[in-house]
Amino acid sequence: FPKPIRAIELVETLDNITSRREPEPFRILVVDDEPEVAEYHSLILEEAGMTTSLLHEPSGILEALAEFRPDLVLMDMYMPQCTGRDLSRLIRQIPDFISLPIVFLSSETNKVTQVSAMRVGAEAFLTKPIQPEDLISAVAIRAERMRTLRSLMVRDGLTGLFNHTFLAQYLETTLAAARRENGKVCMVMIDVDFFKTVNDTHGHPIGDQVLVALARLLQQRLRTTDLIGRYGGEEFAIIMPNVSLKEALGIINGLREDFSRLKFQSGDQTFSCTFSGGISRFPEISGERLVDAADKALYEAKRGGRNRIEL
Ligand code: GH3
Ligand code: MG
Ligand code: MG
Ligand code: MG
Repeated sequence: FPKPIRAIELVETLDNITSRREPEPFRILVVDDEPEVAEYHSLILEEAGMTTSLLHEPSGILEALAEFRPDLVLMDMYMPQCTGRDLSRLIRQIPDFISLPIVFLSSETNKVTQVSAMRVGAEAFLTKPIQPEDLISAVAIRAERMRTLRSLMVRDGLTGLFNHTFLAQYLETTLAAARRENGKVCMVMIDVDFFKTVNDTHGHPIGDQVLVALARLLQQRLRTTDLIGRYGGEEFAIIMPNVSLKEALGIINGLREDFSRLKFQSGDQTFSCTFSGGISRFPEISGERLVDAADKALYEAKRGGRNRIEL
């Protein structure tokens, strides 16, 4: 028998997996109607290792936010079409961007005007001209905080996998890209078999260990392009772009076998667990019905005796 997996080892491994990845550069959206000014500030931030996107026309703000997904917006105050203040107010009305840091950078030195701009939800008001190191630190500190907040918001506390909310968002984005580029998307739903019995027999903490072990297995074996999330209690979802149904089935079946071989320790007993799965694929199934179809296939797998994957 292989050595049983301990909860502590699992958690450490999860930490290693997540911290081994290179941190991505901060993404800063620079909004300024004057191209040279925007470029100058962008250059300073890029030289400090950040990624920037420039926006000269305020009307493009919603698209820029949706596509570039910035960690912070560096906002000019006075632009011909509308003010930075109007733009901030607009951004704050969108639930996805409620906590996105907005930093004004303007030649406006009037404190009253500055405060009124901050009232619409900006984080800080910097004045032009600014020392490069002041701009870098003001931006980096706030972008970093946004990153931390975002990672807390999108992860599941027990397993460290992405949570339901993030899964749903990511699926939307992936499907939108697939529609544009003729891409394929496999949706996999996994559900642990007789998990209630595991809890009833061995207790909730041991049940938790099983879930963490499954999460770890999925994270270790899947490609970095596959997104793994905890869909609900003992249900996991995997979004796999650009694979055939046959390939996805092969991969998930391999994982199913590996999982069924894990031994868990409960007092002086060892036990093992299995999962069932369902797979559907876009474009054969429409985006709207993709999760439903995977769920139906999962139901078939359960009905067929569990510890199996259905299409
Ligand atoms: P089936 O094979 O049909 O899926 O049976 P099942 O027992 O797995 O299904 P059921 O949906 O009846 O039970 C799921 C159980 O998962 C019930 C719930 O208490 C448990 N559960 C949900 N979230 C957690 C969790 O975070 N930790 C633990 N230990 N148990 C959880
Ligand atoms: Mg201006
Ligand atoms: Mg279930
Ligand atoms: Mg279950």
